[in-house]
Order: sequence, then C-alpha cells, then structure tokens
Amino acid sequence: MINKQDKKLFDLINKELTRQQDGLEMIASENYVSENVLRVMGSILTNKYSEGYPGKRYYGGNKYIDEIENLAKNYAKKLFGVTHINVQPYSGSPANQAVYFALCKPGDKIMGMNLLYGGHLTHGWKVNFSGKHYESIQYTTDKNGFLDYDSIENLVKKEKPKLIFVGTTAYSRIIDFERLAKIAHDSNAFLVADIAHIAGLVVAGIHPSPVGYTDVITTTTHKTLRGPRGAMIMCNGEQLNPTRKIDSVIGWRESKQNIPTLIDRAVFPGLQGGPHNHTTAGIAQALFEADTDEFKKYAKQIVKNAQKLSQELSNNGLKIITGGTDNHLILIDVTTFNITGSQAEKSLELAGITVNKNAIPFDTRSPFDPSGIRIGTPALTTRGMKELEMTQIAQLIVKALKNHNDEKILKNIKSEVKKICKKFPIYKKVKY
Ligand code: DSN
Repeated sequence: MINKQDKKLFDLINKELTRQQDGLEMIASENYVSENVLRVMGSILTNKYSEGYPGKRYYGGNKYIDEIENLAKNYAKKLFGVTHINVQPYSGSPANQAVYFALCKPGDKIMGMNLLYGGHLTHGWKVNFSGKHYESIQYTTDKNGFLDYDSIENLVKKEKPKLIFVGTTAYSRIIDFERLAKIAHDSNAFLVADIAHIAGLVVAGIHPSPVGYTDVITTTTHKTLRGPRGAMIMCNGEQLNPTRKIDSVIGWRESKQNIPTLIDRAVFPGLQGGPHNHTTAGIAQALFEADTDEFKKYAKQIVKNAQKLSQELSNNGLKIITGGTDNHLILIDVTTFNITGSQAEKSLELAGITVNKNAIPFDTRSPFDPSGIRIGTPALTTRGMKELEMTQIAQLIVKALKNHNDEKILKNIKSEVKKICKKFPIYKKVKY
C-alpha cells in the first residue's frame, strides 16, 4: 500500500503511533478515538466540497454528504437534547468565533473567564481576536481556585456585557450553569457555555448540562467526547426566557432572525467555506458511540480515575488546586516541589508521561513558565486503566518530579511506564 516516496512520512506516523502507545497521555484535552472514527477520518469523504447546509448546497453531488451531515445532527440533537445544531465548525476556536460573529458587533462588550485562571483564549484574552475585536471584561476564580459566582454577578451588573462565555480549560469543579444563566439573563446578556472539556461528562450525566439554561453551547468533539478534531454549536430554537427581549440585544438588523439562523449564517458563509465532511462523519460515529451504556461507564471511570489520582498525588505532598476534582482533570501547583511547570512538563516527558505546564490561579510566574501542570485521565481511561493504575502512575509522577534532574531515574521511570502501557494497547489493527 505504501510506496518508497511515502516512506519518510509514514515512518514518522508510525513513530508517533509508538509514542502514543508506549507513553502515558495525560494532557486533559486529548483522547484516543475508536478504530471506526479513525477509519471514517481517513475515508474518501475528504474529497468532496459541499458549501452550504443539507438540502441547500452550492455544489452538486451532495446526496450522501447531506445524509451524513443530517445523521450527525440527529445524533447530537438526541444526545444533548437540543433542537438546533451546527456540526460544521472546523474546531473549537472557529466555533466560538462564529458565536461572537452571530450575536455581537465589533466593539461590543463581552465577558469570559481569564485564561490564566482556567478560561480559554477565545473567551476574551487580550491577544486573541475575542480580546482585540470586542471590549473584553475578564472574571477570575476566588483565592482557592473556585468560580466565584457572587463576584461574577457583581461584575456583570456593573459592566453589563452583551455576551458572557462560561467554560474552562483548567478547572476541575462543577460549573453551575443555572446560577450563571440567572446572572446573565437578569442583565439581558447572552450566556454561551463552552463545554469542550466536559462534553463527554455532560452526555453521560456526570456533569450538569447547560441545555435549558444557556442561549448557545459550543463544544469541541475530540476531548472527553472522544471524537475527531472538530466542533459543534448547539442551541434551542426558542427564546429561553420569554420576558427577555432578544431583539433588543441582537440589534435591529438581525431582529427578524432567531439565534439558530444567526449561528448557521455566521459559520457559513460568515466565516468558513466547505465543511470537512470526513470530520462530520467522524463526529457522527463518535456521537453514535457516546450514546451507549458503555460510554456512560467510561465517563464515570474518567472521573473516578481523576479523583483517585488526585488523592494519591495529594497524599504524596503535591498541592492540588481546589483540593481535588469533580471532573476529568487536576491542576497541580508543582512549586512546592521546588520546580516550575516547564521543568515538570519536561521531566515528565523524559519519563514517558505527557502533560502540559499550566498557570494556576493568582500565579506569580509567567505563563511561559508557570507554577503548575494540568493533568487529565480521559485518554488513560480509554485504554482501560483504572484506580489501580492511577495509584502506580501517581507514584511515578511524584518520583519523576522529585528527580527531575536525574536522567537515569527518568529513563527508568520511562521503562516502568512502557510496561504499564503494554498491558493496555491503544489500537489492535492500526499500522501505517
Ligand atoms: N487546547 C485546548 C486545551 O488543551 O484545553 C483548549 O483549546
């Protein structure tokens, strides 16, 4: 199947496959898709152009593409319990960009969680389009790292933003969408939930769903949801609170449109061209897989594993931000071990454990070398690892951090890691 010219590239892919197999993937936003999702992603669907939406395309030959996109949409509607869904955003940032584009004008006041406290770039960070094209107000956590709903409420009342993003990339606790919806809607602001990190937990009923509370929901499809790299935007067709005057929030030009139409128009033709049909099909496959008892069990185990890991790391002297976790991730202050986030990331990589450095709330260090690391359990749980492995892995992480300068010890840990990984193969048939 592979000729000589392809060899260099395919060798590299096989090396990456081995890296993924032999190491502990603990980046909280990563996962291993099923072999069927892989198959769909590598399919002939990538050959087709299909600007527009099912039944309204700008190119011919879209009979089956329409059926595939409708399949993905129907699966998502059922799984999340929403009435409207757009499965075309290329990834999380474009999805969020589409929401701003649909509901705001340049210069409007928006609000989101500060990146350095666990938010996301697209929630109004100063170097991102969301912080440059809109007047961005940022909220933070309290001193212990928890969302501070009272202070968010005061800030919303004072600033009166048009749109508020709630969603996190490094927050380990339950988000109270109901409370935030009240805060936003009392001030006539749109509330958008970005559930990229927790989507798999939401569909499994382990984290409360924002559906019914927030005006719009965005999510990537490749984190806890365990699909291909892509994104979705969801909403309900009706105004959530009949006493709110959405027309006056959106402005006179769009007042005849509703939010779903505005979102669809923002994605295409507002921002994107042809949808990536192989990704749409991969999303359909992942959603199909997520609508099973097996997936619910998987999602429960992700949290059990994170809680076990957190407990073990804490027992070994590491400082866990907020003192624990309710979801798939743990944020750790590594400076108590006299190392920085970067040093921790590097030494763990040498030990075969992949994590990322991360700022912690009220970090006194720079984001390029912050005080923390973020670790997660979705990928390890996909491999079938459970509490027993979490205990072993916690020991290895602590040993690596304590011996971050000792290459020999890190190398030994790497072979321990490989032994654990061997028992939990990621793919049986995949080879390039
Ligand atoms: N890059 C994602 C993460 O790691 O959380 C956010 O976009």
